[in-house]
Amino acid sequence: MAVVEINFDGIIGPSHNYAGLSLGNLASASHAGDVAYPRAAALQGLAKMRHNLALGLAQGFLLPLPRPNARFLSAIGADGSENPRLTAAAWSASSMWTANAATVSPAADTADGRCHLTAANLVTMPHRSQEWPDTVRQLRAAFANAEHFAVHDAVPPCFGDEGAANHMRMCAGHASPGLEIFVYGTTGGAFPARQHVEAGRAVARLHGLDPARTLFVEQNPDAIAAGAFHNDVVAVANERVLFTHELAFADPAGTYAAIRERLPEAEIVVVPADAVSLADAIKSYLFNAQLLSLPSGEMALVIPTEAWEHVRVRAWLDAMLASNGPIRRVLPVDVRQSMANGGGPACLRLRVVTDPATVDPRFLLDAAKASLIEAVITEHWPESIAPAQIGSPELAQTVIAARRALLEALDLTELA
Ligand code: SUG
Repeated sequence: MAVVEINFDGIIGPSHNYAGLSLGNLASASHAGDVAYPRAAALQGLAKMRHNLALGLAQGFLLPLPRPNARFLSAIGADGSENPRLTAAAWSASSMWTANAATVSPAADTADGRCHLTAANLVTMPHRSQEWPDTVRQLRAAFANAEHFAVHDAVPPCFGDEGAANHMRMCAGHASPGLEIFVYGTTGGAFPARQHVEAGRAVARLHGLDPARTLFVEQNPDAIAAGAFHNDVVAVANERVLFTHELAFADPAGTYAAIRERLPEAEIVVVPADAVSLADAIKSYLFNAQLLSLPSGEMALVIPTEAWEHVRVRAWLDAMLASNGPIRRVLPVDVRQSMANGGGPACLRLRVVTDPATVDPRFLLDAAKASLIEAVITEHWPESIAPAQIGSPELAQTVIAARRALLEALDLTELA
């Protein structure tokens, strides 16, 4: 089979809850204290994966990480009874947002002709900073074929790295050499700029990228201050197309010119602020979309239903579809449980461009495996988690057993 883009979605874990842990993520803050529905959440995520499979696209998945995370609590000398936020951190199902798992450079971009992945350290948020050691273990299992892949540990925590959520790749076609764009922040008003430029530079060096096909672009501080805690909340790229809000970058004109200079076939679809304000973009998550090349050659934008139902966003999308631009289809999906924590369709997936035959098949989805995963979720995932239950020993047993059942069903108990 040829080199294609495979989307690896995070299976939403059995401890999914709303603890309001992410400063600068408006959805996480506004849903803090709500009752969460892990079973429904995981089934929504699975339905999104099936939706992409039905489009004829390659689909993979990554597993929830071990929660509650005893290693994290013991590293800070805690037993989970001290501080509700630390307890909630140890229970967080945030690894579902696999766009933050790693930064990926396909083989066509790298000096040694292998696909490189660097786990993201996610240091800005304590609940996310615990993810990478388990993430890297999983990436080393899925991408174990050393002829085709190199998996790197996270860069040191002096530089904040949020992975693919702040990285875009543009190219003539997935298999051809690409332009890799690292989007960093310097400041975001009251909110942290989570991606540091030095992290992007380190990843580019580790991956052996060609400096002539690598760009470092500053995110607009106003976008961060308005709640765009990751670049993928205001822009998404696929092959030759960049779909972006007018206010995504600190220097929009300079950014577009630099892209066009390096990739003359680039098509940049800019959504103006007077049609969709930054606030509307962030509330609706229009840009946290999967921009996909369909087998027919057309591009489709998989958006959250929240964007489809937003009056001004919908008006803009209708006009875009009527204009016959490069994006020909808009496909809404329901991932509301994840959205309430600030995770739209794009957050839930990590893109890896490779021949699927090079990936450990246990991480690839087909219809039969989707049914198997669905059966495990339906039987084992808690129906609901209220904030007061976080830390409960009984619920911890349920969460641990649920993950264990999934690992057994998928023959992945080595990740226990
Ligand atoms: O890091 N939310 C995640 C959402 C990540 C979205 N990812 C991308 N944009 N690619 C975050 O802010 C909320 C968890 C809580 O509040 O309990 C959370 O971690």
